[in-house]
Amino acid sequence: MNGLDPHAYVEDLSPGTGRLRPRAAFTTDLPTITLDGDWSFRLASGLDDLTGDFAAPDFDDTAWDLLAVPSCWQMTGLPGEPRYGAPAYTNILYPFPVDPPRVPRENPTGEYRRAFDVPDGFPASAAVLRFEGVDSAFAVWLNGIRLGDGKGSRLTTEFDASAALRPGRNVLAVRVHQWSSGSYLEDQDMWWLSGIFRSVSVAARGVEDFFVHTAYDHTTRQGTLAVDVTAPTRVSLSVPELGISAADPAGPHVIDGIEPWSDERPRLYTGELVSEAGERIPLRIGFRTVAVVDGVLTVNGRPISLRGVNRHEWHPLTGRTLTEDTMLTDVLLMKQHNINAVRTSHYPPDHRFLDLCDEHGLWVFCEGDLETHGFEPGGWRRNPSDDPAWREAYLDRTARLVERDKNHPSVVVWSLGNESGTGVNLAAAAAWIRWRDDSRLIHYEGDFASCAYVDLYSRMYIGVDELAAVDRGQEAPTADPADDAHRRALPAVLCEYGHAMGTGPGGLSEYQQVIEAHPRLAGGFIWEWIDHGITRTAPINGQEEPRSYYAYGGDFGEEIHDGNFVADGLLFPDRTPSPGLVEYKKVIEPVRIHIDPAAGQISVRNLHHVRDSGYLDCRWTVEDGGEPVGSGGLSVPATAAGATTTLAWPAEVTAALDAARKNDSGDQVWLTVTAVLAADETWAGAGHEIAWGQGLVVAPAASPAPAPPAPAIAHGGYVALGPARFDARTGVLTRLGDLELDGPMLDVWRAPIDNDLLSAFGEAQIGPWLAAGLDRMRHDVLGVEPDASGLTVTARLAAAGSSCGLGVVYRWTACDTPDAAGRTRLRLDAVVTPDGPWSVPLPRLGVAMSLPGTDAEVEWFGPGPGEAYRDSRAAARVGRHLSTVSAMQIPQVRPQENGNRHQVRRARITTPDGTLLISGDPVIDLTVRPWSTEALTAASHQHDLVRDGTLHLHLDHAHHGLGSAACGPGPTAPHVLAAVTTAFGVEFGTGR
Ligand code: IPT
Repeated sequence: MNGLDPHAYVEDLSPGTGRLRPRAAFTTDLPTITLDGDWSFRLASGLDDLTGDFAAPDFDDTAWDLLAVPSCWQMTGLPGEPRYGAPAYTNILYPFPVDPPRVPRENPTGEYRRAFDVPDGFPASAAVLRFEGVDSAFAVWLNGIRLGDGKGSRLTTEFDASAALRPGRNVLAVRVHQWSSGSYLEDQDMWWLSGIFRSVSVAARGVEDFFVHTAYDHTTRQGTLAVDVTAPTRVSLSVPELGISAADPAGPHVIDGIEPWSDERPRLYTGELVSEAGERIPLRIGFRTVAVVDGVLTVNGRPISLRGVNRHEWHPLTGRTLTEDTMLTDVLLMKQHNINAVRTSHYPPDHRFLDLCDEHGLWVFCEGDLETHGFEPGGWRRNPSDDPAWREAYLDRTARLVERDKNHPSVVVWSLGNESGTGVNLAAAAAWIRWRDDSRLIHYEGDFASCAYVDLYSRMYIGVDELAAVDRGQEAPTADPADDAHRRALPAVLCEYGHAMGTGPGGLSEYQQVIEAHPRLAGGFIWEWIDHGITRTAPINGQEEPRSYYAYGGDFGEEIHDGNFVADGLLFPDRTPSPGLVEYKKVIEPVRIHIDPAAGQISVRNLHHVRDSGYLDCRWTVEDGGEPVGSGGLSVPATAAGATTTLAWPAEVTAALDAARKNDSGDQVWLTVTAVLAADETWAGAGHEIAWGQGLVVAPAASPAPAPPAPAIAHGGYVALGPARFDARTGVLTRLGDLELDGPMLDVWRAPIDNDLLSAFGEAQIGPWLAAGLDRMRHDVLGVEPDASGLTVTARLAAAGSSCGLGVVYRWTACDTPDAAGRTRLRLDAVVTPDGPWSVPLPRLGVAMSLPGTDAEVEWFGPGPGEAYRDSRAAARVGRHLSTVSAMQIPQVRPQENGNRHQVRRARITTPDGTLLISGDPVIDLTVRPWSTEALTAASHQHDLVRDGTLHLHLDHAHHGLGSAACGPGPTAPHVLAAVTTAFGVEFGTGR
């Protein structure tokens, strides 16, 4: 440290000065003064623009602004114009030159001041000043006395305030620098935001620290409790429920008949530490033992399977400052969606989040505030992880992580950090954790080759084939067979997979099948929980009216940025579940219901860690063509974790099926069994659905072609065929009954999804697609030939300059006489034949058409109610669904192809002009939107999408899968849509 430079701490490698040693976050009945609220604030442009005497108690700050603490200063002013600087997003790159530990002198610095009163009776002579999160470096003065400085943005820093604090009025001054040497360690993939973004308080000093050690022996059902206390006076422990009242908290206390803590039964025993001075500290104690047994991750003697998510702290208006309500919303949403694990990517969260995980039950991988990803583009040259000069900074962060969060039973794994290469400082951090807390496992993905200092073999974004190879111990070997042997004996986890950016992710079922089939695979964490979109309301495109939208990288004029890569969550920014989350919930359901129509059986397979299925109520429903024709309760014996119960379905089900058969509606009959919460849980009410299964129990014969066939008759400009009229020149359907239509014509383009546009590990799909001209295909009509039994239109779809094309024959038939239901039928049989060497998959293969309207009611029978695609369709259940075109649009932060209803049997689209009926043969994918694919392709934010007065319909034989290529593998082979000769049929009608 340069003694002459008062700001040397900004760039030096020291993690801070004047700080107290780290300790657990806990509550006590000693008084605390919260310093949250409005502070005086001034944003200096850099170190040359600081206010000289700002720390002086009598400094006049009346002209300064007021800023809320906690908050991120760049978020102030939003959703309008940011008032102080602006949020900036980069994924990997540092937004400043990489020259560690130096940062630009142009270093936005927030000067914060606040006066507060210390009430009579507050023990000012023994007090700490606590900052729970300040981004990124700061220095603190209390009543003009410099207490010290700190770094480590998402970690608690405490200073001894005893000498400076006084009864009555006090003045606190804090200088916060946006950039510091610490910024090199905080290159997480997220918005760069600064300020005092978590709470500040002054707390009376009593018990210094304690460490609750617990263990559970599943063979004896004994729990062990030992609390190591650091305190100036003697402290006793009481846990009345367990009959513990001990002068010596350290015991160890061995208790019989313990109910262990788990995600499914988060049993917490209430206790208390009481100091001789009278201080009381409430405890919530969970007993559990984490162990690796034969390469399997176990807790309390049983394997666990992580069905997890990576969670960043995010709110679209306040950034990384979250209320406890928002934290609770996250936990409840996770539990309600069958999620049982969370990795706190890539920093320790607000400690209250962990309290909620303890209480409601989530396995936590608690991660250090560490990422140095921006060194990777430079080949990891000068990476702090392997530079001994940074050792203290690494050990400091690690100790502050472990010390703060060590008393949470939900935390089962410490994670060193993310994407920081490898090196001696990571090894040292792991060694320190082993010394301090050997009751948990250590995770760090970056060490995946040798796994020298970790307990889990962790990978990110590998495909299902590689995952299966990992289980067999057949993943690519390293140069060192000893490393390979060591690694292959560890449990394997996917610390990130299923990149949830935009429409998707696809393929989750495939991953889950592999995970469930292999005990050594301990499961994984989807990347990631929530889109980090920022709410902005601003006038758009010269319009007067401000419109609201979610901003992403580049929207604040950043010099370098990574666009919408920041919006890759299972929740939209407002915490509405995306179709991806709905899919994940189904894919990871903890009980699987299987219906075997041939055997007349239902089986319930319990995939829980410990919980039997007795907490669920099952119900059955029989639906004929989507109409319920019978339902009732289903009594399933409580099935133990790991077991399966198979039962013959009840006589009432058989009776309902017999009645449906007799009724002979000609429709499909489905049996659905659901499992819902029988009673309220802390995280959802009775009736909340956990799992479901469906079986097709009566399948009707295919419907015959329209008969007798109507002739197609040419009249001047048009051709008439039954209820339909076609343009005689283009062969396009222009009218059906009273409905004005336009189309259908072969279409292969989709508004590229993020997984088409990006690729973290190879060539993005969009390149070959654009090279093949798939975005500019022209439909050239070659013939329109009416005959006595229908109309044949031939055409070729091809792009300028390309010798490849798709030949298409549309064969139209109709029946003049309405059917028994009064419906007239018009049928299209399309045959598509590729011409030329097609080497690229097609985005979609189907027909597009349109009809006038801005919105419509859409009813369909088939899978729903939500969006589904071929590799993301587990959550869609067959039934009759009702929606509107507006409601079927999925509000992706960056607009892209969305909203497909997969394998629809029949649909009814009702506008003020009438009703268009559509039936697949037997099924067709249906997408309807109030804007064109071209407009959707061109849009960059939701507000760019404007209704054009036309409803655009896509009836697709198939789509290319979604995959997860934006960061991970593309669609697996079965979900690649190859250009091959394809025939499909669809019927149209009008009327009810
Ligand atoms: C991986 C990062 O660990 C994570 O923070 C996030 O950036 C994610 O990717 C993508 O959204 S790193 C990836 C380039 C392998």
